[in-house]
Amino acid sequence: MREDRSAMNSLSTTVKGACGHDCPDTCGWVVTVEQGRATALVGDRDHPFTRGTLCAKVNHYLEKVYHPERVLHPLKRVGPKGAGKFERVSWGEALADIAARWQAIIGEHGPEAILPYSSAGVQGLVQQASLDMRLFGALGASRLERNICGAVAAAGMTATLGVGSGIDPEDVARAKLIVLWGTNTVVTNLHYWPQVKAAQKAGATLVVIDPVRTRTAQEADWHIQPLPGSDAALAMAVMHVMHRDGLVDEDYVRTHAVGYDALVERLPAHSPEAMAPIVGLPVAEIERFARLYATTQPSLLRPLIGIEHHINGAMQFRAVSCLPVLSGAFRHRGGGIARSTHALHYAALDMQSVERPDLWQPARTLNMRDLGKDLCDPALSPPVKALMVYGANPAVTIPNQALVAQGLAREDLFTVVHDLFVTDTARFADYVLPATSQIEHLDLSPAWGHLYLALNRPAIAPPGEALCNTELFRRLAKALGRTEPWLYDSDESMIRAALASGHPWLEGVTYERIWDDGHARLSAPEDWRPFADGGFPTPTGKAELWSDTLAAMGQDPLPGVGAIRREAGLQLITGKAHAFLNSGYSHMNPHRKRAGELFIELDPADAKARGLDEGMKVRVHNALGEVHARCRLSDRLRPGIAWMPFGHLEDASGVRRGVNVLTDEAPTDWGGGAGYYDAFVEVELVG
Ligand SMILES: Nc1nc2c(c(=O)[nH]1)N[C@H]1C(S)=C(S)[C@@H](COP(=O)(O)OP(=O)(O)OC[C@H]3O[C@@H](n4cnc5c(=O)[nH]c(N)nc54)[C@H](O)[C@@H]3O)O[C@H]1N2
Ligand SMILES: Nc1nc2c(c(=O)[nH]1)N[C@H]1C(S)=C(S)[C@@H](COP(=O)(O)OP(=O)(O)OC[C@H]3O[C@@H](n4cnc5c(=O)[nH]c(N)nc54)[C@H](O)[C@@H]3O)O[C@H]1N2
Ligand code: SF4
Ligand SMILES: [Mo]
Repeated sequence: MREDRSAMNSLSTTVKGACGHDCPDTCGWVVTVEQGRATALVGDRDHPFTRGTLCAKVNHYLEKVYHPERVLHPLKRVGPKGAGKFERVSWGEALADIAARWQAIIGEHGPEAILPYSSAGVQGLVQQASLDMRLFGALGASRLERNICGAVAAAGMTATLGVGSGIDPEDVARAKLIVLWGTNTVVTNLHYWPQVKAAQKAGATLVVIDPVRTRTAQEADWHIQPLPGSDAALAMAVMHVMHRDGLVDEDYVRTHAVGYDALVERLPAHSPEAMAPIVGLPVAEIERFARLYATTQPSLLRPLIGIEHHINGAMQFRAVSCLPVLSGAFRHRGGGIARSTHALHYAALDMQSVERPDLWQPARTLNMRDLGKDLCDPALSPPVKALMVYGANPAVTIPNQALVAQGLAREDLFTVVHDLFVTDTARFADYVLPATSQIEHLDLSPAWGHLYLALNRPAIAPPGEALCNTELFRRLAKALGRTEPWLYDSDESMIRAALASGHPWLEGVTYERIWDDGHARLSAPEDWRPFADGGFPTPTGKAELWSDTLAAMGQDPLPGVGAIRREAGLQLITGKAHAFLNSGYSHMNPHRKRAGELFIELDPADAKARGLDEGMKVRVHNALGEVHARCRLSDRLRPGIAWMPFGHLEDASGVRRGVNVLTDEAPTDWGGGAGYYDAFVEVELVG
């Protein structure tokens, strides 16, 4: 990489880049490099969305880059699986052995016995998914359905609107009513928060809908605290009131939607009175919210992930996205729904040219959610005999952690993990391969929280023998004897090809321009109201209040409450932690200290009923397993609901296990996700 060396050779230079973490903000940053070493990394003040700040996690990014525990060389397992004992080997030896093992497995079981498992550990055009997709596609390896984050939301919204995105989140500035619906903006979408606050200061009413009084909810004008999984029921009640009180924008609905009459027939059964016991709120509060929503324009709904992690997650998104159709909010600038902008970036970029699905062999698909099950299923044919994990830490992040560990511990499973650290997944690996950090590789970074594309330039050479994802897959292709030239394309050429799609939103967005500036806004029209005049990209071209597509899938063609999961015990929500990035940073000291011991928050009444008090060490358990946690009494929950942070690697007794011991793989209604926040647990004193 030419750019590495130029940065290395000068005495002190600054290089623009962007954070590659799985986070909506995709902050712009500037790295100072002195004699080949990065000496400072700060937010890029010129970035219009992130404006010079990073976050509690990434403020100390260089400590991560130069962390003493970073994997710098290929490692080969020497101890038993899971013990985390390795010895250093050369790249040549590692690659030759991996290629030989894969070829033997292909020979015996066919290529589908290889499962590549990756997620958004590095979020970017080429490092996240490019040559890996080409290589595994060419081999005919099993494909992975990556549906634990965002896919369910997208599937639910798409059923109604034809897209999973919505309007530009920055148009929040024009909204008069903002509903943060199941998202903890202050913690998870930090750089959006000032924009929300500014709109609130300018007179907008800020409503937060969350079963937990989060830090975000505390700042709201109104915190609505429903029972988990009941958002679709709440949305149905809102639609009932809008129709009953003549508050539907009939003109918009008649012109731009299908199925309104069928929906109206369903609404009598979804009155606030009927929905109140499901939602767990007084009728008057539901009525008040419905009237506020229906009578304030522009109104903006802003969900992220909270309402998708339920078994009725897709229906929750489908029902919620019917609201701006009925209210006609899409007509108004700043009105509608704003979820992930990912699809907007990816629609503009030429993705076919990056992943080359046209060159893939046919293969089965396995869902990442089922990793434990699939690894342990004796009937799976062919069995998974080789697992290649990169940009993910499934031993911590996938439901049913104990089963995932059991699968990873299989002696006959050949596991390769490419990461910066020996993660909990890597502890089970046969080979751990050293990965680059974001300041050591080139990538184009589309964002899911805004419309700015960023170019992440490498600032330093990779330490030790670390390789970026794309280079790893080039070398694996070579070790496997593959000669197709498209398995060896350079990062720069893939980025240039993706930018050359000809899409109008990339007009003027050139490689050279983002190389210099670090970022460029997609060339969306200044006043971009995608659905002001309908034009929904659904099969009918209209917003589908009735969906034939869903009917054909055996789903309810109309919005409804969905199948809410309720079981005995406390419903456990395991949300994002301030100091961690999913499981990332949880092994690093300042972050670990800040997050503290694994804890569970309980409503005082629930604690009392179990003889528990603040500070006690408790056993949180269900049929799947148990974790130990420190008990915290909290007035931010509703009785019956418990909260634990997601991302800790060990529990309060120092045992290597976390909250996903308590979650299961029960699939969402559609969209292929997991009901992470539909876990039910009992809590008792550790005896
Ligand atoms: N600090 C930090 N930031 C992060 C991350 C991190 O790990 N740490 N992770 C990143 C990732 S990968 C993602 S996907 C985003 C996620 O961003 P968010 O969606 O904002 O995060 P979550 O914590 O998953 O859920 C948001 C809220 O939904 C609430 N919730 C749960 N169930 C329901 C429900 O049924 N109805 C309603 N209305 N609310 C519900 C939870 O109480 C929680 O407060 O955050 C990103 N940002
Ligand atoms: N209980 C519960 N479970 C959850 C959630 C929850 O809220 N509660 N949230 C879910 C959500 S929304 C998500 S997105 C998932 C996240 O699930 P994962 O994606 O598995 O989680 P991460 O911890 O972000 O793991 C990313 C890994 O990528 C590595 N990495 C970073 N950069 C690179 C690189 O350039 N190359 C390579 N090869 N590796 C790199 C990091 O070191 C890290 O180990 O977890 C899900 N699981
Ligand atoms: S993790 Fe998110 S908020 Fe933090 S620097 Fe990265 S993109 Fe910005
Ligand atoms: Mo996520």
